[in-house]
Amino acid sequence: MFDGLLHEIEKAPVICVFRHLIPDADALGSQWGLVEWLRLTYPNKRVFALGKHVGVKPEMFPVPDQVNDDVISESLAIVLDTANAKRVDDQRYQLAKTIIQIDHHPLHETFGNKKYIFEHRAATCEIIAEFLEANVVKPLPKKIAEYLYMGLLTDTLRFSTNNTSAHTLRIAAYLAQSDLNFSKLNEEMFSVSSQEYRFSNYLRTNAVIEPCGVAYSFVTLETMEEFGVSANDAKERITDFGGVRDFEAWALFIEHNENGRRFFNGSLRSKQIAVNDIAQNYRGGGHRNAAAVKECSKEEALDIIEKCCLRIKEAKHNDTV
Ligand SMILES: [Mn+2]
Repeated sequence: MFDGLLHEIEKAPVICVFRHLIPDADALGSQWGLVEWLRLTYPNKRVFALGKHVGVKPEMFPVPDQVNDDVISESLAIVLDTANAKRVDDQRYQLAKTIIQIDHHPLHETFGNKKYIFEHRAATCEIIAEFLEANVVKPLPKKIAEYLYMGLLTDTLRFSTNNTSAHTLRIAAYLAQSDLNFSKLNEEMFSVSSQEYRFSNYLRTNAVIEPCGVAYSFVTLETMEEFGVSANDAKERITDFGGVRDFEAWALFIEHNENGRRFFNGSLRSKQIAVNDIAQNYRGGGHRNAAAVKECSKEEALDIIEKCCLRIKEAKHNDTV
């Protein structure tokens, strides 16, 4: 399944590893897991990690490298966990001699010379670990195993998502051979700051709960300032509405200000009903049960809630929820 990948790596004197904008732990974990392994295995190659040091929990990972255009243009670029070209963090990936995509997202855009896309894998970290398992004396060095495990843990929400498979758990077992401290890793990936804790309380207290089973909240710029949370951190708290038996769908609308124009970007989640086709009518899209909308007015956001309600009622009528 990794035909030709090791060959491309072995013949490249310079390798630049990219991932998506506003990286999550799967993007950063796969990037740093691969970069550290390449550096260790090929000390004579020059290996770089690119992208901005931002996103979700960047402090858990090393600071990315500063690389000039000449270096990229003589390199092999490996782009991880990124479904479309526009989302690659550092568009200079296009300068590279050869571009390889490695990912697990569905509906993929081709922007590389070669791609290794496995939609049924739960995380890009799962794919990288699988590749290393086939090429490495086991077990992996602890640091590398930790990076990969972090991505696996967060993309599967601690091995609880539908795409968690026997293979995912087998790969986790492979990584576990490197003496991982599970409680410490879980604590690091999932514990929140006291600010975020207070913000979560605010969200739960102020959520609107529609009788149809949709819960939602608007977060204004003023609220984020009051609680000292960024729009990116605020967005992550959509998970606060999960795990409630009576909620069929939930949404979080975060306010943005672009050149004086204020609007809401929203995250939609559901248990059963499809929300991605609704999202498509509001400059968004995504997976069936997890989608996003962009640049909505408050009225549009409320329309979205109403459409979700209608759909839940239809589904209940047809006995599918
Ligand atoms: Mn991922």
